[in-house]
Amino acid sequence: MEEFMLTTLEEMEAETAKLLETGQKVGADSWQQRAKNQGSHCKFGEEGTCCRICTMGPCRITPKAPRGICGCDVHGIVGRNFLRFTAGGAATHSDHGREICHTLYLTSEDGNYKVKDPEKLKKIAAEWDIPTENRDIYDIAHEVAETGLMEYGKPFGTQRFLKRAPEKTQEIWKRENIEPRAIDREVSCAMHMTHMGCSSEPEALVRQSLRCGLSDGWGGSMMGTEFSDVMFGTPMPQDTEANLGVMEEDMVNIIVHGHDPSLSEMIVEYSEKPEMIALAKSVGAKGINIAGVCCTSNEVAMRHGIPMAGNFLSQENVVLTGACEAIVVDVQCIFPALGPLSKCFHTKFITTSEIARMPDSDFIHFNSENAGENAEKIVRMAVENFPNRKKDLVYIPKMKQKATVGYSYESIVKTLDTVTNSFVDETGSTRPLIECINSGVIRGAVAMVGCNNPKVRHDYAHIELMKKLLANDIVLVLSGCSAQAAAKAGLMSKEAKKFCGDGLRRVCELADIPPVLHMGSCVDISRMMVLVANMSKDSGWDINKMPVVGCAPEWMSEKAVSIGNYVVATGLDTYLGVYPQTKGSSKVDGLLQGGLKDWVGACYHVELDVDKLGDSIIEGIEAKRTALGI
Ligand code: MSK
Repeated sequence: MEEFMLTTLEEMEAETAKLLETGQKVGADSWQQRAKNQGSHCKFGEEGTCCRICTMGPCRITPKAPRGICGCDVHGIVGRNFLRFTAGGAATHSDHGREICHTLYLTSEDGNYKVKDPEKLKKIAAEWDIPTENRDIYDIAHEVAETGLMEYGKPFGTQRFLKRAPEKTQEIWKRENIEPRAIDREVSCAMHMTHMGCSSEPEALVRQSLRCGLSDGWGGSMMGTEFSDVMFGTPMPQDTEANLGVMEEDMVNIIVHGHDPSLSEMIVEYSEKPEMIALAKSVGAKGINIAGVCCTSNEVAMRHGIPMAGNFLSQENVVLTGACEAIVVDVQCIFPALGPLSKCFHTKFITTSEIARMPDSDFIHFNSENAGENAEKIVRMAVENFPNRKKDLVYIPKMKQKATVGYSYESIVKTLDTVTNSFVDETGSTRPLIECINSGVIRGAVAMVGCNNPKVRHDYAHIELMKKLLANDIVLVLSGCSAQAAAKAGLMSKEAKKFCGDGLRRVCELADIPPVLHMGSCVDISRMMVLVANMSKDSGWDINKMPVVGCAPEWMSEKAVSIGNYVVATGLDTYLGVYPQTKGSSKVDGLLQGGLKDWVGACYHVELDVDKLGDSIIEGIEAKRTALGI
């Protein structure tokens, strides 16, 4: 048998170079070129010291001008910018969650969307004191959805899902006055606090940043994840493939990209209809191939094994293959560059959401009511575009790797129950995992998440860190574009256990799992919150004392800051490989990278050198083990 090898970054970069050559032939632009065109970044922007909140400015802070015209100092300006950044991310994730609530509200026995996991729905209903006995499942779904929608604007109280956290964590949130109230209120409050003439005290601004982040992680994102599972199924392990080689030369290739599974689920369903496959054959294709990019890819890979073509910085590559009939997008992380790029090829760039309108696209408005009809229209459009391919421009790199994905909280618990016989638990608990950590077979866990960023060599930080942590017996749970980085390289293959230390390799063998576990998209970091909350309850260890940390080595978006804030506020130290725009204020930076420990028992750690970042994660985990006496 051939020895298992990872796909190297050099191999991926060589293939990208070939695709960029095709791009040059047709006059296409690329993110690589645009990053060069930008030159070095504005120092004021990068350090967060430019204030554009009113029209007396923009004011920029320098040694000669230490205050803006209103008198705000650098700490107030950096803090306000940081809070606005967080609010952007929290609003975005939570609005995704809101769309999912609306879709759940419109589920019906004979409609476009149905309840696929009634047990999960009933469990949530019970948590929220919604009666379930002798009720139609769709009545329950509608009441749960409506109650969820109220979480966005309720006038009193805090988020319902906070009760899932251990009591100690809830006490910390109460003590620190960061318990999130209605989701929209936290975002509005952030915008109000940062208006000209409101807050300029760094502590108050950072505190609201945590609260706003928590409204995302334990509010909007958690509802997005849970209700998606209710409608589309709770992910369970399944096999798939990853990297550009999943595109098929003799098939119609439809790429789904964005975040909301309501669109991609329907595209997958309609692409499998016999009449659509017949149509594809009638235009000379062997069939229809769906592949994903970014978090939409994570959603459909986790539930259907749909292959993953790439992550955030691969999105232009799928069009550059010349073999993409349609790239269908919904919201978030979509390059506006896809419009002009698709015009250089035969590719249809199809936008579907009023929230993400882009020039040079075909707009087909997609919503819960017209989902079936429009999914059919989109699939048909892609199929009919197949004969327009310019054959001389087609080049699909051969690289692809096997991956096993679908590790929701429920599937992790179920799978790890098989590891230690003495800890098999019928009800499913995290005790087998805790036992592995307690005994030192596994030293700890890292939740690695987040994007790509041209400031970091594409996927380098993700992959190098993963290899280093696995070799040190640290298990990885992944989501977002970090997950696709791993899958493209081969680290989600079960054979990747050969890169682990002896302890973790043994666990992977016994449980038959890959050493990095795919937990889903960026809203699914809420699954990780449920995992650590239950580990804390099952072990008696406080979350902020467990040898578990967060890491976002190539992050770029506002959503990532909102995530970072709720992960830290939940008690997990979080390691960043890209500096947040806070360097200009020693007070804000000092709070984020140290002071927060006094509030929530965790903080950020920033290190741009990937090797040193790995060392500091390992040191952090070992220090926590020592403190626990394990
Ligand atoms: S898609 S937010 S680039 S993880 Fe969720 Fe990837 Fe980051 Fe977007």
